[in-house]
Amino acid sequence: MVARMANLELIELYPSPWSERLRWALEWKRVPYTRRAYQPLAGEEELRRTTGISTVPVLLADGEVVGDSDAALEWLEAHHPSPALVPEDPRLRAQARAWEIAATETVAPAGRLVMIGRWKARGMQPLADHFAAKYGWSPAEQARMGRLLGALVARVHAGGPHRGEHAGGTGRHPRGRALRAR
Ligand SMILES: N[C@@H](CCC(=O)N[C@@H](CS)C(=O)NCC(=O)O)C(=O)O
Repeated sequence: MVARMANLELIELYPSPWSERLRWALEWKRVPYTRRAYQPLAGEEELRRTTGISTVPVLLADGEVVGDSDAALEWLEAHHPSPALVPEDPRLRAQARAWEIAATETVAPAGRLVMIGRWKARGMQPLADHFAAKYGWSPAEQARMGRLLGALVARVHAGGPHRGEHAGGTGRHPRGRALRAR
């Protein structure tokens, strides 16, 4: 007997990387779903009341709340294991999960704090102040996160593969050299 596929609905904020990771996963697995746009500020009260979650994405399966992006990805992997999103080997799986946590819980929130500062500078109100309060923005935090992301990006560039190395070229990469020289 073929199990019936749950009807999936994704409540999402289009430009958000947390929503995007879930869309990527659903599309990678070719799982059909419908999308519902969430409106920050105006939609938050209703989202919290109906799902118990105050951020998006939220995945609903037959109307039941599956969770935020972490819980939703786990649910997706369990219910639609092929093609796999994460390696089968438990050690590699743990490594993939560690990178995932670093990206979703450290890098992306750091980027958001920098973004909130830019919104404030451009007077994008009331959203900027709402997000600032919700996500713990301050000028000092923005500066700290900006430095952290700058250092991270510089090291990723410096430590990454340089143009030509894989294709048997010279291995010289002007940007990589410039970053290493700092
Ligand atoms: N841990 C959550 C984090 C999601 C999250 O931070 N979503 C933000 C994206 S900017 C959001 O919903 N912002 C809109 C709001 O706070 O109203 C997840 O993995 O889904």
